[in-house]
Amino acid sequence: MRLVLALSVVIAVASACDLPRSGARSDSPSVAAAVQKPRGPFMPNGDVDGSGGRAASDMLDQMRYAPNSIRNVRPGQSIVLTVKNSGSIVHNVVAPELGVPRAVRVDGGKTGSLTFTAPATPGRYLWWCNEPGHAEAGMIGEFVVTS
Ligand SMILES: [Cu+2]
Repeated sequence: MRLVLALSVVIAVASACDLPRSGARSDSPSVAAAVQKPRGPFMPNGDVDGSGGRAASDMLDQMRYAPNSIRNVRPGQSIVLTVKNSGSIVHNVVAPELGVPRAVRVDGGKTGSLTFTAPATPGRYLWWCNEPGHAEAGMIGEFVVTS
């Protein structure tokens, strides 16, 4: 009896969570973007100083951005990130929390650039590749905002 009650509670909670989430997704893109996170591990492989407003990173077919940590960014600062796709498959960058809600695609051998606007709140913000399986394999970068 106890187990049955516990299961009923779990099912009720799961259903309650599903409804508002799907509603937010279709009605309010900004809410959906705020809760969007990469589905993989962040694995640091090198730093780049972003305090001058520019940074560069390579996109690799090994599912990495290198380097993948942009540091010393000031709150509200804008940073132009140049991404060179050194691989042969398509990669991209998406960063909902940094004002880049839609993926910026870069074909193999090409170079792209995008402008991030640092949030006003110091912290660590992630950007990633949303090609299927890439972020899951670790194609994730961070943007560290310090006051
Ligand atoms: Cu990728």
